Amino acid sequence: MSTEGVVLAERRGKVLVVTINRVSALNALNADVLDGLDAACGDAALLNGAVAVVLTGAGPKAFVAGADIAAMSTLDAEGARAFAERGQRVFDRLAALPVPVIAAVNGFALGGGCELALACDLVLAAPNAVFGQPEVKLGVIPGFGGTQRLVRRIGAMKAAELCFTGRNVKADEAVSLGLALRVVADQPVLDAALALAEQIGAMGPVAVRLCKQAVNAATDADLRGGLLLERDLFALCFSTADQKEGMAAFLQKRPAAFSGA
Ligand code: CO8
Repeated sequence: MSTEGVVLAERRGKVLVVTINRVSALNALNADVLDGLDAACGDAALLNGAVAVVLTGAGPKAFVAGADIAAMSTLDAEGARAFAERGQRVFDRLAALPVPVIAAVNGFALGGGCELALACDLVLAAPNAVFGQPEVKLGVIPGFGGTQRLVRRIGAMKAAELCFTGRNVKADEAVSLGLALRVVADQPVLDAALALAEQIGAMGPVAVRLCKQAVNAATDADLRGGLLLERDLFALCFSTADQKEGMAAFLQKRPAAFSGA
């Protein structure tokens, strides 16, 4: 467990909570933060038996206010390519984790912060959440996957408008655009994310993993390829103990006790 540094990672029961902890810079993504995120995603001991990952930002103001502008300001084109490549690799790794990743967005999620939320499967927004791709205001474009994942998540025209104007989007509008699942007003957004993680954790673990694989493939594959994958993963479920237990429990009118096998 890392409880110090710019990225904190700790298990809370069966949920891995990862917190970006660079409050003085509103959790902006520099090389150390990317390294910390990468390490958390690759920590087999932390992930072992986890049913979900919850990602959030430390402090009251920000999830992540973007890539670190001070660090980027002196880059040349080659350095910018390397930085974008590094960020994309880390975000890809996060997106490809076998369990659902839930973003608990507690404030600004701008630029690289919005892109980080886009790399998560589910996004919950606190009432003070603010999303946006303000890169054009800095004379650059999104570089950590924003142009690609935003289009896939909210559609090309809405993504284009956000990227072209760089305007900020508050929590309610983020939900109506499809950038966030819902606004959490009755409790801290982290608590709601943990509750959602636990709800998912009560389901058949193999089935949840395969669902994630199939849903993610839908954004990459053409429909025919996606349907073929879904068919094969559906069939694969029938070689698991979870499928037998889940269906037997339904028929016997009792809760399922999944083993994850
Ligand atoms: N990078 C570095 N430092 C930051 C960042 C950032 N993205 N955001 C905030 N900070 C720092 C501020 O400089 C300030 O530091 P200090 O106290 O030392 O002056 C501290 O955090 C607090 O910020 P503010 O005083 O500005 O707080 P406000 O509440 O007044 O404003 C805002 C909050 C509106 C979020 C404001 O800080 C802001 O506009 N931040 C920048 C947002 C932004 O433009 N983000 C996008 C950056 S570009 C990007 O993410 C590209 C990703 C792809 C990279 C590809 C690689 C090549």
